[in-house]
Amino acid sequence: MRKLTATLATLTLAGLGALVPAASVQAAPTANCDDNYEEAKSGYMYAYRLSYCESYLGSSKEWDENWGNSSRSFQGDDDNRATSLLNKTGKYVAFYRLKDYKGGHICIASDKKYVSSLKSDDVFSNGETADNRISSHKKLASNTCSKFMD
Ligand SMILES: [Ca+2]
Ligand SMILES: [Ca+2]
Repeated sequence: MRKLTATLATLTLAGLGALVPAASVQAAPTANCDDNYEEAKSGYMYAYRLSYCESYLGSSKEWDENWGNSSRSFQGDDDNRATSLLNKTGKYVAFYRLKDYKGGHICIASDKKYVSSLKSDDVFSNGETADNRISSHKKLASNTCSKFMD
């Protein structure tokens, strides 16, 4: 009996030993926007529901005047959902609090690859925080912005 117990203990330890490295290999890397940027199509802006470019909402080459209607890149409950953004347009992109480019704007600069999380200091020009409040956007021909995402 003692011998059997010892054998079981040995087996259990061996089993644990085999599991530990496997668990380490499977540990997910911390989410970030770098891989999203690499895979993004040149000329496009991407928006995501969550931080670190997780949970894709949509992508756009030019504009969408209403993120809550049923046309263009952003539709339905995409409105007021964006929390991270990626900019591979090579241009400035302006985002607005309300549809039809109204209610205050905040821009992502042409040389900024992404904003991994809209925070309390990312505020529209009307004073409202941008997180979960973007309702329209357009790519700009030049920098006509007064507010920028950090
Ligand atoms: Ca969100
Ligand atoms: Ca739309």
